[in-house]
Amino acid sequence: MDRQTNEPFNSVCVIGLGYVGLPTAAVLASRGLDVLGVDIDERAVALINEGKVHIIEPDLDILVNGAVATGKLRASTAPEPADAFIVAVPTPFTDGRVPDLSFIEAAVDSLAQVLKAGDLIIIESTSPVGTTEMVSEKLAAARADLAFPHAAGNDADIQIAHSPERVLPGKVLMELVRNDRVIGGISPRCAERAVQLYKVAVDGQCLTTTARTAELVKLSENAYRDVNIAFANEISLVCEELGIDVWETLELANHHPRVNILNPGPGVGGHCIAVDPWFIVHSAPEATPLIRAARQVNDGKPAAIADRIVSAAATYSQPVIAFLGLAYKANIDDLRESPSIEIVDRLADAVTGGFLIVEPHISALPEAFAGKHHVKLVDLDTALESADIIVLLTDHEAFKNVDESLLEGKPVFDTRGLWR
Ligand code: SAJ
Repeated sequence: MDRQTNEPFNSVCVIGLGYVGLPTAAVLASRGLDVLGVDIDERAVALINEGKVHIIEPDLDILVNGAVATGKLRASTAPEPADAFIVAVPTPFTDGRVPDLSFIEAAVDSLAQVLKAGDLIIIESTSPVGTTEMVSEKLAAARADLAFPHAAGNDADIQIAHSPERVLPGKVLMELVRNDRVIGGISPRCAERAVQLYKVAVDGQCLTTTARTAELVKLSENAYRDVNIAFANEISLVCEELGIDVWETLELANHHPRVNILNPGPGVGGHCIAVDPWFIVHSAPEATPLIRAARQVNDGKPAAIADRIVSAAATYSQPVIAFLGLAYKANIDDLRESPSIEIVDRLADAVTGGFLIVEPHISALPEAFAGKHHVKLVDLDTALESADIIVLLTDHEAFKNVDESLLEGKPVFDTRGLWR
């Protein structure tokens, strides 16, 4: 193949078939590319090859089913040669809040041997600044026969770019196509080639920059949201202390033309906003007191809510507490970093009695509650009828129109303001 090809992309290998990788693979396949999705989870691979999905995301099942039926989407546990590779694996942090790049490194190792001149690699995983260059250096060490962009710039055989995913769980398919994309190349040529690939599926603008800038753009977006949620959470703590209704306060404040305070809640969950700001703090610890403080405010919210419930529970000998919602936010099944789990966990150690969990999007309780026999997964009506105390943790649609008579006379902790 011509080393500086501008040929259209025919085949793409997407490594990591989670909340970002699988929708991306399915959308590219629906636009006619031959897509191989790769994941280490054999169960997910088998399900996808049957045209099914292992995650809940609106309309994803239909798209995957169609793409598999037409033969455009396949799944496997190992990469195969392709014109482009998209890496969409998790980037968690280790105990000391140090970014854990082991999934990216493993993905890059797995594709090194199938690379050929002319290929494009895109890192979509949220990454600390410098990760995309690290990938280029790592691949250069594995493939001395190819020239990589950190050393060869625009003359490289392989193009490497960072284009952070920005999709909102629950709206992934719509946002994948409509959102603007930031595309950071290690060289300008890398960015140009990545734009060519995204244009196959993206209607939003493709904005090009350097890989390092694109990395910080993504981290800044999530840190921005975290800081703003922390502000709302801090005001909610102030309201609690002063005996003022937080929802009324925020609603009135938001009538100001230049004020738009977000919603307080039980804490910030998910695999992104609770994690990514720490990547900035890790890169520049002295420069980031605000980002760090916001993380601490949001991380402290589950304990603050648990303390209030402990006080209410103290007036009962064996209280039955209903917890509505384990998912980290509304209308999804994702339990990662969910503040609900931390709250239930804290109470399970502090309060004796029965714990009734209602989570319409799961069929079994997570591992975190294994062996805790007083914690049960039940339906909404059972929980509301049997509970002494009711705690709403996730604002799922299914909880909106509850029978209010079932709440009467009971302490109700509506952490999302759903029933105000
Ligand atoms: N939350 C509040 N109050 C609010 C908004 C959110 O307490 O007013 C809580 C939610 O309940 C949840 C957490 O914050 O526990 C995060 O939810 P979210 O909807 O703000 O964001 P995520 O984590 O689902 O997705 C974010 C998005 N980033 C931004 O909006 C800047 C998404 O666009 C990113 O693609 C995603 O992170 C990611 O993968 O990085």
